[in-house]
Amino acid sequence: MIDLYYWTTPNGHKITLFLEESGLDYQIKPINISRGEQFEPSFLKISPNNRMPAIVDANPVDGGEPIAIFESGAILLYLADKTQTFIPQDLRGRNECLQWLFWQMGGLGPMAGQNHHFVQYAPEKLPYAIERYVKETSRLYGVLNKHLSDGRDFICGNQYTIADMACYPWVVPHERQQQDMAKFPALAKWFTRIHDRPATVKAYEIATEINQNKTVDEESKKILFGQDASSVR
Ligand SMILES: N[C@@H](CCC(=O)N[C@@H](CS)C(=O)NCC(=O)O)C(=O)O
Repeated sequence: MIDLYYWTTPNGHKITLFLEESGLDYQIKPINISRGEQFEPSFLKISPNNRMPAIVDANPVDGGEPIAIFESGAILLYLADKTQTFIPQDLRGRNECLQWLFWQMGGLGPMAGQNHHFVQYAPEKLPYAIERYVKETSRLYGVLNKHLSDGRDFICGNQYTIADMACYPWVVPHERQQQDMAKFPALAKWFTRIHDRPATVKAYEIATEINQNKTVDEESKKILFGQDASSVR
């Protein structure tokens, strides 16, 4: 059994996408980040960065003690290696998959995250910051669109992998990110292909069951956007 420490955000969806595809046994432990549950000492032992997602796998393949993992990219890789699914098993395919996984973790995720922050949540509308992150999001969409333009169905060719699962939830909010999907035709087709998978539908249904209230209120903003080193002492 895998315990998934989860809230209904793009980084959380990455892991429900995998778990729903794989059929692994799991249970969700909601961590309501808008109410500060990510600072509970018991959660920080699992995820010292006070961020979800995180998992605890009670049955690791080495047969040892339960293992705790934080960082969504590390979790996807762990689950793919555990099940030997959703990651190519040959050297070149695996490396292509890891490059795009790391591209998402270091590029698309953080840049689209800042886009969300300055476009939607910042108390002041700062044109320089908005333009910087909307343009960088557009550049990254362009990179992925170009990669997908050679007729491949998924990032690693015809196999649906953890690279797709990492990227997809960050393209779901394309409208809020001020991106026009009509400008990215190969990306738009890839998006629909993943959107229509039964496991994707289920993952997003689970999100709606767990959290009907998607609004970020003033209390949440204080918790999420006021952190500094004193928050983690
Ligand atoms: N690099 C981390 C980022 C995780 C992350 O930023 N999670 C956010 C929600 S998407 C979170 O838990 N925020 C809680 C907070 O800001 O205190 C990962 O990919 O797992």
